[in-house]
Amino acid sequence: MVSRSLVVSIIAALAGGTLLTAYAPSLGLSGRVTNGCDRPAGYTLLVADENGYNDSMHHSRPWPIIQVSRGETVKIVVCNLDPVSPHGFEINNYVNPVQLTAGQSFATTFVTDRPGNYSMFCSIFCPVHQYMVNGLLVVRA
Ligand SMILES: [Cu+2]
Repeated sequence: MVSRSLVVSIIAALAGGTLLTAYAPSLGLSGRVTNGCDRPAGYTLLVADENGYNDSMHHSRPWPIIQVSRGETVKIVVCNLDPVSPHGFEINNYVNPVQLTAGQSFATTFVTDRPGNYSMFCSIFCPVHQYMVNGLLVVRA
């Protein structure tokens, strides 16, 4: 009896893992890194440079803030316009960590399936890191 329920648990875990993997791309957990900074129509632009994200060094926190409704498609392009330093990007639950060298950009699209406040931040240590860990994605119910 014990071993049977253990087997069922393992199968359920495997099935869950498979579903998550299959579903991940539509959640926007990945994106595209390219050289240069190009903002396609409809994309929210986040500029990473020596002033943080969208000049976050000179804003009160949280900054930047992106507000959407549940079920909306979010399109973000992050441009690292810092002439020297790499910067990272990540949004809890929605975007996996990515690293951009100077001059690179990252475009991602995802659907906001879960309401809540999600931290948006630089995923690597950089010279202005303290100003790049206070971004917020607000998904209204
Ligand atoms: Cu950083």
